[in-house]
Amino acid sequence: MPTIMSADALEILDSRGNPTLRARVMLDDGSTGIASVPSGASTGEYEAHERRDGDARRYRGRGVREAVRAVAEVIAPALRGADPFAQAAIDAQLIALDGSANKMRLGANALLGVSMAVARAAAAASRRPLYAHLGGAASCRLPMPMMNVINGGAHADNALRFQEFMIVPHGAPGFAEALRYGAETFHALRDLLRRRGLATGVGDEGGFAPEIAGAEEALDLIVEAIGAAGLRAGADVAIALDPAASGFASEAGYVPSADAAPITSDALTAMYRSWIDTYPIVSLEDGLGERDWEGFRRHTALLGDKVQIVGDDIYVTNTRFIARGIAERTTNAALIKLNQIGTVTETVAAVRMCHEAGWHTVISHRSGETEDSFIADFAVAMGSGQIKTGSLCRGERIAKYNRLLEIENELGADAVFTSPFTSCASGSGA
Ligand code: 2PG
Ligand code: MG
Repeated sequence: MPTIMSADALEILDSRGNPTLRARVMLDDGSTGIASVPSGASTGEYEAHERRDGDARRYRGRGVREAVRAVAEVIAPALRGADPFAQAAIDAQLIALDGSANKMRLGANALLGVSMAVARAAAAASRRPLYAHLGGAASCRLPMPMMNVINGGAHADNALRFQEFMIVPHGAPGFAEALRYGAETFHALRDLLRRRGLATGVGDEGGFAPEIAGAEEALDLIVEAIGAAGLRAGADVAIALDPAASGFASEAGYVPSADAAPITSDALTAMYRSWIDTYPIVSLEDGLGERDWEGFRRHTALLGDKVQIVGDDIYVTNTRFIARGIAERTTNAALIKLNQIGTVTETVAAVRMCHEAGWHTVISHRSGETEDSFIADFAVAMGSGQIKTGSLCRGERIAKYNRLLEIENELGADAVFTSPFTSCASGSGA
């Protein structure tokens, strides 16, 4: 059995031009695993700690040299000789080495980079694709993509306070066709924006960031683009939203646009309700803020039988918060991000807890990404059935889609692609 020979890391750049960490793990049989860590902008309050140098002379304080050093000086010596197939034991060792509650000592970026690189090295040593290494030979379900075609909030500089307007090609017969539906809608949307004299520059996740202020305008544009692409809004391509409401929550209430007075959770939920009745929306993530557990419970009671209600910032991929969400019926699904919690094993535990409760999961990128496609394999390994990985342009987003194309092709007739939304795509398509 191969063992870990060395581990090291490198400070690289992410898709926003900020430093991030790339880890490398080498085994004594010559196998190597390399993985890069993403970084969020609209982060949850209780996410695992992303360690930054804070040295204002470099990268505005955002350098990760200390995390890189932690890999070389603390993690590498401890892992030497370890079994790379014992992912849970390695991750437990990483957590113990860090020793803090939120991974602030060594940094969740240092821990996660190594954790993912170990998985890759073990996959290489066993000559298996990453998804089969992590999920076993039965991993064959391709995820339904949620593609973010209009960006607002913390991901763009326009006036739109709602963060993500995504298309979900759930009527497609397979992943490759789903990708085509998405790309053709994206191009139709660009034509439409151009004709209206709106900007076609893109935001952090590759979606357009036109100067529109209202969510309904964005929804109308998307429905029109789906039709212009020759597809049926609702039946072929539905809509998913991530308002990322923590971003416009204040002491006085939610302020969904610059000129609006603060409103309550229930009023905001009523607004979503009217959109759900009008547009083919199948999924709503972070419709309320991360501290609003009570509001979320009523939100899910009211909307949860119509659409998937996804919790992101409120759970931060942490089983402690997910367990509470399950007990209190806070949502009926969870967003899953490896770097919110900081190791592969803890992320797997979060996914399993959700699935055991009958919840759906959506494996997600961060707004700051790299060309690493780990989450594509991870989504297939977990049989999650959904992935959120941005728009239909920009290399760091497309890397994940292209990897899923490879996996679908490799699985051939064994590939499974089904809609998680067959029972709730009820919107009329306006
Ligand atoms: C989100 C994510 C990813 P960020 O809110 O779901 O789209 O954004 O990575 O900025 O937290
Ligand atoms: Mg989110």
